[in-house]
Amino acid sequence: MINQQKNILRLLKAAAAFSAALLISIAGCKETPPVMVDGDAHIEILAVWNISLDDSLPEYMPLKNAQVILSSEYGLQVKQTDSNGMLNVSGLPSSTYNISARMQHPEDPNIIIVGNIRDIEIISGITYRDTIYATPISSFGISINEIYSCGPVNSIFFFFDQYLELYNSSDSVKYLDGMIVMRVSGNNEGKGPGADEYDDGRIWGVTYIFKFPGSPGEKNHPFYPKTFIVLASDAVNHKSVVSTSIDLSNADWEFYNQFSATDIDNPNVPNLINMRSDRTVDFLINLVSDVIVIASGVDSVWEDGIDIETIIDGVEYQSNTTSAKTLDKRVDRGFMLSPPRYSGQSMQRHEPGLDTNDASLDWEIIPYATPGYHR
Ligand SMILES: [Ca+2]
Ligand SMILES: [Ca+2]
Ligand SMILES: [Ca+2]
Ligand SMILES: [Ca+2]
Repeated sequence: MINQQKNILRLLKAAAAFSAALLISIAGCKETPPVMVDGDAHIEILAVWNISLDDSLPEYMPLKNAQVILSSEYGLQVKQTDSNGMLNVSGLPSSTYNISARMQHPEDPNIIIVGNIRDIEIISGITYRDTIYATPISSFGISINEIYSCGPVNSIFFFFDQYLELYNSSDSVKYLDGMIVMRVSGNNEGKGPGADEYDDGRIWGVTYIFKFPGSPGEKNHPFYPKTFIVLASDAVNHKSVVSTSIDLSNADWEFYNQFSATDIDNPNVPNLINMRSDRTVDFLINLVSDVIVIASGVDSVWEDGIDIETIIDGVEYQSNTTSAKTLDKRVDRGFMLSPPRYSGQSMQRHEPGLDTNDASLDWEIIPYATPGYHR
């Protein structure tokens, strides 16, 4: 019986080889040019993560059916590993690739497992084999999804239509009560904005800190699964000032500085209010380089740094690749490049909620702002 099965298997293999050979010979006869010159690289990637609590005795499990993102100069491809944690892709053009894998922890929905390999030279005609070693990171299920900071196309230095967009990537309702949103651009005399200045697990450099109403743990302000919320600096129709700008009068939330004499308060849009009485201007961020952090609000005492364990998400953006990375790497390991001032362009994650904690891989520039939706 076993022999018979082996024979059948051999026959099937022979048939497969024959049809492959036939296809090659047919292809050889045709005059059709190749679809993509230089596009026949193959990759075999195994994605694993260490389930052992003892680092000296690792025990690796495959990342089954994990989302894998391949990014190169040719754009982005989203793939999936199989049930053995393997990814096989053929027909790739030669380029330098970054590859990241991500999956939800099989038991704990608040943990995602992410890993990546970067700057890989993939060459047509050659099979590239590698392993991604992923690590579990805590995930609150909420991430910063878009940062629109540079202002619309205009010649009067208008940038007051800034907004942040958040996304709930989890399957459950989250609550915004007591959450804080920060601009981190101080600590320049020390290790820089968002660095753990005293190596005690807290980031330094908070210059603006605004909060949602209520306290962490309360459940008055739901954030529904797979939805976006827009936090506008001012929830008004900015087109009335600059025609190339955007209408934010329907934003979900608005930054309102109660210590300012001039800040706008749209009565139909609820407010995040300012927690620093020494700051009397609106929540505005640098057009091309800044650090934005959201946290649970369990630690809202910014004067002695914000506890990294309470940070939900943090992102750094810079105007050139040689800028120093200052945000602590436990919050995010990279930074993204920002679009030019007054270009009307925006920064968003490649996919809603795609957060491997490396902004240089996770983010892209898009040609226009997309408040409340994903391009
Ligand atoms: Ca405002
Ligand atoms: Ca308001
Ligand atoms: Ca993150
Ligand atoms: Ca958007």
